[in-house]
Amino acid sequence: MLDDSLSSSSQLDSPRFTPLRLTSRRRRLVVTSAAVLSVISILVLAYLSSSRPLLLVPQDPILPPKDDTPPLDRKSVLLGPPTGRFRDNLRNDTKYITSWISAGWTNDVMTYGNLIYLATLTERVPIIGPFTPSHIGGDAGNVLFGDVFDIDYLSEKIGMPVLEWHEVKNLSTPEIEDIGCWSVWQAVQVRESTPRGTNALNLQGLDISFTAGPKWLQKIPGYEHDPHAHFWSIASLLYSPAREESLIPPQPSEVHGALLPPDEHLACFDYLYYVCAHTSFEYQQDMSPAWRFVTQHFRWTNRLQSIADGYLRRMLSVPDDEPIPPYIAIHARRARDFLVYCNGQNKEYCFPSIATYQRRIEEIQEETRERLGIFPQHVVMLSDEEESDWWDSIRAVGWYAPDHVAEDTVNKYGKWYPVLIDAVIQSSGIGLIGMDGSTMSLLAGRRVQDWHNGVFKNIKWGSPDADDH
Ligand SMILES: Nc1nc2c(ncn2[C@@H]2O[C@H](COP(=O)(O)OP(=O)(O)OP(=O)(O)O)[C@@H](O)[C@H]2O)c(=O)[nH]1
Ligand SMILES: *[C@@H]1O[C@H](CO)[C@@H](O)[C@H](O)[C@H]1NC(C)=O
Ligand SMILES: *[C@@H]1O[C@H](CO)[C@@H](O)[C@H](O)[C@H]1NC(C)=O
Ligand SMILES: [Mg+2]
Repeated sequence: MLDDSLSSSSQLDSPRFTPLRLTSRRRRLVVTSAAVLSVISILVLAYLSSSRPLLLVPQDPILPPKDDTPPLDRKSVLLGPPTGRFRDNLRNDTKYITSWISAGWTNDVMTYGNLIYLATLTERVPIIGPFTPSHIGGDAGNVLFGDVFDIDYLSEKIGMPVLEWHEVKNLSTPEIEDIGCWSVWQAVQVRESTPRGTNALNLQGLDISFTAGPKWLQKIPGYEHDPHAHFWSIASLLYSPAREESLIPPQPSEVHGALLPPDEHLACFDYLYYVCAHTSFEYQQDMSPAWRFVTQHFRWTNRLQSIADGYLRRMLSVPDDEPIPPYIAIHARRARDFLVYCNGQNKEYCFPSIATYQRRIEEIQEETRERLGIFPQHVVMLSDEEESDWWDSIRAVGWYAPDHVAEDTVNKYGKWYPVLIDAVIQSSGIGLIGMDGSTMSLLAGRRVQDWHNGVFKNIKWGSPDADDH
C-alpha cells in the first residue's frame, strides 16, 4: 500500500499528488466502479422486471468509490493561504500550469478542460481563472469556476488537485508580477501577429512577456483555416529538447517591458481552445480525450443543481418530496450568430419547426423506451429566443420552459444565472435535442449521454427540410 503510506506522510514533505498514487487510485476506482455498476445493473433489472414504471432519472449512476482513501486535499499543493505574489505560494517540489479564456462561455469551459487535460499529461497542477462575461454583458462580472463546477469532485476524479487563481494569489488589488509565457496563438494562425488577448493583467496582475511558439505547433503549419495544435506538440515545449530548440527572443511585457523566457515553474500559454489530440474540434467526437478524461467530470455544484431543480419542480409542478420525472430538453439557439447564419431568411424558414422537433422527440422516446424502459413525457425548451410569440407557440403544444422573468432570476442570482440554470436543465434530462453547430448543445448532449445514459440528437437547420433523414 505504497500510496497509503505516501498520503499519510507529512503534507509539506510529500505532496499528495504523485504518479504512483494516481495509478493506484485509478485502479481502485475502476474496480470499485465495476462492482458498484454491477450492483446497480442488478437493481435496475429487478426494478424493470417489476411492473412499476421507472420514474427517477439517476443524477449520477456511478457512485464515488467507497474506500479508506482520505479526500484529496487540493490546498496541499500550495504553501498556504493566498499571498501577495503568486510565487510566494508555489511549492518548490511541484510544477504548475495556467492559461486564459477569451470566447463564449461554453468555449471557455472547453478551453479550461483542455488546460486541465494538458496539466494531467504534463503532471502539472492547473491553476484556473474565473469565467468572464464576454457574451453575457460586461456588467455581469466574473463567476468563479468553483461556483459553477464542483472543483473538489473534479480533483478527486482526475486524481490531481485543481486550483483557482484566487486560492493562490490575493487578487483584491493584485500586485503586478512579471512572468514569461508561450504564445500558441502566434504560432497557429496568420491573421493576428500578437498573442491572443488575455485578462491576466487585470485579473491576476500578471505582466506577461510572450515567446512566440514554433510554427510546427500548428497541426497543418501555415494553413489559414485551421488554428489547431496537438496537445503533445504543446506539451513538448515543456521538455528538453523542444524547449531549448524553440526559445527565441521574448516580446516585452506590457507594463514593465520585461523580457523573460517561458516560466518553468508555472508554465503558461495564451490560449488553448484550438487544441486536439487527433481531430480538429474534437469535442464533437466520442474519442475526445479532453472530454473523457477531464471535462466530463465538470459536475455542477450542488448549489447550482438545486437551484435548477427548483425551477424544474415549479415548472413541472413536482412537489419537493417527489422525484423529477425524466424529460427531454431542447436547446434552440435562435439569436445572435445563429440568426446571422440564416443569411436574411426568416426564422420560420431557417430554424427547426415544432413538427421537426416532434419527430426527434419521438425518436428519443423510442430509444429510451427500448434501451432503458423509460418513456419521457415532458419536453422542456431552453433558448436564447426573446420573441414572446415564439415562446407562446412552444407552451401551446404543451412543452415547458423556465420563466426567468417571472422567477426574477437576474435580480435574485445575477446575470450569469439564466444561462447557467438553462445549461443545467439541458444536461439533467434523459434526452437532449441540440442545435447543430452550438457548443452549448454539444456539451449538454455529452452530459446527457455520459451522466444519465441518455440520448443526444442534434437537429440540422437552415431550411425547412434541413433535418430530413
Ligand atoms: N438563457 C439562455 N441563454 C442562451 C441559451 N443559449 C444561448 N444563450 C445565450 O447566447 C449566448 C451564446 O453565445 P456564446 O457565449 O457564444 O455561447 P457558447 O456558450 O459559446 O455556445 P454556442 O455559441 O452555442 O456554441 C450565451 O452565452 C447565452 O447568453 C439558452 O439556452 N438559454
Ligand atoms: C523548498 O522549500 C522548502 C520549504 O518549503 C525548503 O525547506 C527547501 O530548502 C526548499 N528547497 C529548495 C531546493 O529550495
Ligand atoms: C488581500 O489584500 C488586502 C489588501 O492588500 C487585505 O486587506 C486582505 O486581507 C487580503 N486578503 C487575504 C485573503 O489575505
Ligand atoms: Mg458561441
